[in-house]
Amino acid sequence: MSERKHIKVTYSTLASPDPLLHEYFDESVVEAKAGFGKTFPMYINGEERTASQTFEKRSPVDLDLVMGYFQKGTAEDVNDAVATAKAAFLAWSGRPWQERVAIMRKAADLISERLFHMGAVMSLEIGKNRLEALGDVEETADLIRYNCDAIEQNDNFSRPLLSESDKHHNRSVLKPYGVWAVISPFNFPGALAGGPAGAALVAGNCVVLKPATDTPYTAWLLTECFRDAGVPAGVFNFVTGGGRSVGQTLVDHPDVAGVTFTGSYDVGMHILRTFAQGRYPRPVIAEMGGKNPTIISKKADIDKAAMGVMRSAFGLQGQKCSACSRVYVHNDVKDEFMTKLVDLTSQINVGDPTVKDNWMGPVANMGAYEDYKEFVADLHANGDVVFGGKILEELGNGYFVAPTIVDNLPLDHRLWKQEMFLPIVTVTGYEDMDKAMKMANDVEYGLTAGFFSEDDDEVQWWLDNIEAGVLYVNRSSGATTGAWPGYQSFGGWKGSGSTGKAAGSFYYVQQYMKEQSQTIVG
Ligand code: UN1
Repeated sequence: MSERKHIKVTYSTLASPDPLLHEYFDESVVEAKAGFGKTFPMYINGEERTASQTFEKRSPVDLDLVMGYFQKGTAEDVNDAVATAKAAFLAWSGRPWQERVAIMRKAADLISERLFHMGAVMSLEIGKNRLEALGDVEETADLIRYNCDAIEQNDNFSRPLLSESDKHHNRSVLKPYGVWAVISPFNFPGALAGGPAGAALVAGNCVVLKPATDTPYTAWLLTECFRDAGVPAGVFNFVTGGGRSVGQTLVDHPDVAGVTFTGSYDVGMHILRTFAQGRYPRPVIAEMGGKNPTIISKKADIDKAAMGVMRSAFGLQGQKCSACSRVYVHNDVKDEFMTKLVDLTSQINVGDPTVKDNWMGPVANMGAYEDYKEFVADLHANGDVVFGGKILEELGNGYFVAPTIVDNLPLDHRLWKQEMFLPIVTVTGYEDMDKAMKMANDVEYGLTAGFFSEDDDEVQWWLDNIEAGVLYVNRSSGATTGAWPGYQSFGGWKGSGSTGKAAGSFYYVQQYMKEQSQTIVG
């Protein structure tokens, strides 16, 4: 491998990337493929651990491509991981916070150094296009850095309180909880595993990470970064296997003090309920999907709106919890908007996402592929599919489907409310903006939302009334997607999130700590 220049990637620099980025990525895909087919371990107490059975990870881009074999962990592996994390907690939490920050910054730098390899693997592992895959890797590093900065800037959240007299010395401090479980999803296998794990670790907790079964490879690469950065044995542990076995054992474990889960509403609510059965309350940071609306006013710039919706509806094949899946557009501009949206969508190349010109890859797995077929059959029967609505078998042995735009779906149809997590967007016209707002808010979710209008009063009205945690106005690079740590806070309201606090912002890392008041008299 030649010496590579460091290229800083963010979602907003992806529009016009450094040309070297493409060269490096192409090389990295070849190198990554040459290493496929190995067996990967779990990582418990600083040691590699194998189970009696493994599972195969095939690429959704090409089902003949076996990327690796991963361990089918058991309850015993989870119990060992939790026990070792518990044993390591005293020493890790007792170290000066500056040492934890230094180790985690080193981990972030290793992730950035390994950007291209991790991005190439992720692209094949989950079907992310090259720019989105590189963005996800760099976002992982930036989330860790952001939380290191937060600890440093706040002196690890040790603050004086009011004192009754000269003799009173009163402080508020934050302390870590203990063993923290991170259960991460397939769609951001770097950022949504490394971000929460990094926050938990820098706050002084010990972590057991269980990634989605679709994305063990990226999570293993992340584990190597933590290990190589000097995170001590037992402080970070990595277990693989099914959600019902390994995931459930982790959630049920009485020594797990807190959990971060990102995934579906149903599983998130299940974890919240399970956790509530424990001996005392324990924190659950759950990020649980969305059904994100975009409202387009008759005073909108329709070019911006069409571009923003296209990017957010179909980026990563609609499998972002931030994806735009519903559009409410004023009747006066609906035809113009639809024409432009269809035109932009028809220019999307679907195919192997490691290839530069392909913007959409396959959907993640067989389940998503089958869901797509079921949903589009329903949409063909009940609405007007104005673009897409079919699987793309001709593209090869992967889960390729067409981006799909649906008009005239009756407003009481279930797919206006149910998260599909696929490249499908439903559009309807409206006459009255208040009614559009009402429809936009009438779902269980409240993660992200978009608005297009050139009128300041309308913008303020929308900001005042929309029920979601992440808002974007007139954003053509993504109507509802593309938050970056430090630039946008990212967290959901209602059924989208459990804490009311977001990632990548002022209130995140503190959630991994509990407050203690210390009054010393004398
Ligand atoms: C998710 O889809 O689970 O704002 C998170 C975005 C990404 C995060 C999405 N940074 O689109």
